[in-house]
Amino acid sequence: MTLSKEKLLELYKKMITIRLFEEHAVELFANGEIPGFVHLYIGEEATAVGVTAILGDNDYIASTHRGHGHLIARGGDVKLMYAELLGRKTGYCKGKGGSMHIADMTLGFLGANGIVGAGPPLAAGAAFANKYRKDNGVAVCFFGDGASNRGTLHEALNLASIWKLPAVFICENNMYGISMNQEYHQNIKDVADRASAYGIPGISVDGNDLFAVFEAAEEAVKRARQGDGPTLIECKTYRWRGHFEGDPTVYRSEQEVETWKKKDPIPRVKKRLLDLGVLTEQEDQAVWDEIRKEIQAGIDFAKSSPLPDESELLEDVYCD
Ligand SMILES: Cc1ncc(C[n+]2csc(CCOP(=O)(O)OP(=O)(O)O)c2C)c(N)n1
Ligand SMILES: [Mg+2]
Repeated sequence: MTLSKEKLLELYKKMITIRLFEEHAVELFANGEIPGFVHLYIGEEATAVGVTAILGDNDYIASTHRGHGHLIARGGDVKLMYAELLGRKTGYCKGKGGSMHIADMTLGFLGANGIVGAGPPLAAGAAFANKYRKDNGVAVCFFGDGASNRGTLHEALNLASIWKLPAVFICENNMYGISMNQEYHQNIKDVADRASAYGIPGISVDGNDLFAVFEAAEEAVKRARQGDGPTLIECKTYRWRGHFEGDPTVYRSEQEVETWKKKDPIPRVKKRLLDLGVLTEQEDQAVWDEIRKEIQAGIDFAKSSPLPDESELLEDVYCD
């Protein structure tokens, strides 16, 4: 394990930030303050944080419709994120994109994406750019189990493989594509098995175990930077909320949800920190309190920001 104690604490804080950001998004949505759809990442925090922990400045991320966790893990600004969710002028896309269009090029964050499976070709392109520029960067692509059936993923895996692109493909297998359980939508248990069709390594890990995710990502990123090509990592995880806020979630049992809640990734990291002596129970409370304040400040910022003016509607649609 190459993670220092300080880094471990930083990762723990990021996981808590994602959890609290999303829990507050639940409330904001229920209060009718978020126009459009939101897909929440609660329960999957270890995957985004474990993967991004190994990334550096020249690296890219292609995200999904469930992208808040990816951006927070990458260092996104929760103020700008809330402002975007609430459709405010101060948001990441000036309030005109919403949850599924948040991008931050200063962080190499190529964007959330409302098109399932749109990320893999973007990541392959970004990885090609890294290779062409010889800047030692890698491109990471998050995608779901549902997206793993799209041709876009398979084309991207093939190209990345034959051109040995510095890319890492992260399948967030949360067992469902909307209401459809994985066993109905594909005839395999491990999405990682698909890697063999492209002659690249494929590995399945417990996506709720920060350390397992980190170790797999560390290895894959090392391989990519060395010029050995892409890796497919499948992180087995679960979303606690419905597919989107408002989903009546009739396709799974309460018992299933409860079973997965017992595998909450956050207390697992806390336990490691306590065991290592990096954190005490008291300090843990302080960490949660500090992040709650940060989240509240983000919401206050968003709520006090103006909506975009009608006259700005057609601005920023195209760029020169
Ligand atoms: C090309 C395309 N097809 C269908 C949809 C509708 N859709 C939105 S999310 C989703 C399921 C995605 O499942 P998965 O990839 O497993 O991601 P998860 O929501 O589980 O994170 C579908 C089919 C879409 N947005 N884009
Ligand atoms: Mg899924």
